[in-house]
Amino acid sequence: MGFISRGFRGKRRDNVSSSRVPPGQHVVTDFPVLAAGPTPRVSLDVWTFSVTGEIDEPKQWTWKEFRALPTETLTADIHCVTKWSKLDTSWTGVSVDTLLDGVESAADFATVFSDGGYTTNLPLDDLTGKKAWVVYEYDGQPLHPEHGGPVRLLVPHLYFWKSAKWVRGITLQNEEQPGFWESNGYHMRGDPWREQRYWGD
Ligand SMILES: Nc1nc2c(c(=O)[nH]1)N[C@H]1C(S)=C(S)[C@@H](COP(=O)(O)O)O[C@H]1N2
Ligand SMILES: [Mo]
Repeated sequence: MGFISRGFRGKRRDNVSSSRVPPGQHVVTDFPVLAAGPTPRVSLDVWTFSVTGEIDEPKQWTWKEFRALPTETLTADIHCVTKWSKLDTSWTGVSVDTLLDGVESAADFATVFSDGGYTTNLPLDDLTGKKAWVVYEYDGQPLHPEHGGPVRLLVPHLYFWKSAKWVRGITLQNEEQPGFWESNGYHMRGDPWREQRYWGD
């Protein structure tokens, strides 16, 4: 009896995890650090977050104003195009829906920009509808600089290169414009469940 139930639990655990891991990915328990350049440092005294571009009235928050916005804590699985996935990561931050609340814009696309010059592009639909956050805590602690602190974008349903570290704002655009990795061969959308890794996938 004990043997049978042990086997049954083992099998169930495998099924649960494979249904959560996209094709070609493997689960890691550490938290790899990936960046195209050095970790930028910005003083919170001069830090701002902006929404600009195709928008009637551009928005900007200081650090103090940003931290006064309503926050959410969420748990999500993340998937890097270099094939690691990390399950049940916990984050706290501001929903992009909150940042775009009341914004009048006909734009369908966005480019997210960061300190250090990194950019990534997303359809606005991938940033809205409870799918994206600008986060400042990981696992209950302030986000470490190497993971994007003071704040990073978190878009867990797309490959992790879309989750720009050290993010400083969102530019709304009428036309899709490739960001840093998207100009260098990465897919314009990056859905891990469709294995949209590179151009042509
Ligand atoms: N500003 C910035 N954001 C970035 C990157 C970068 O090079 N610069 N790399 C991206 C890539 S390719 C990945 S996989 C994740 C890695 O995040 P991590 O270092 O917290 O694991 O950040 C993404 N965001
Ligand atoms: Mo990545």
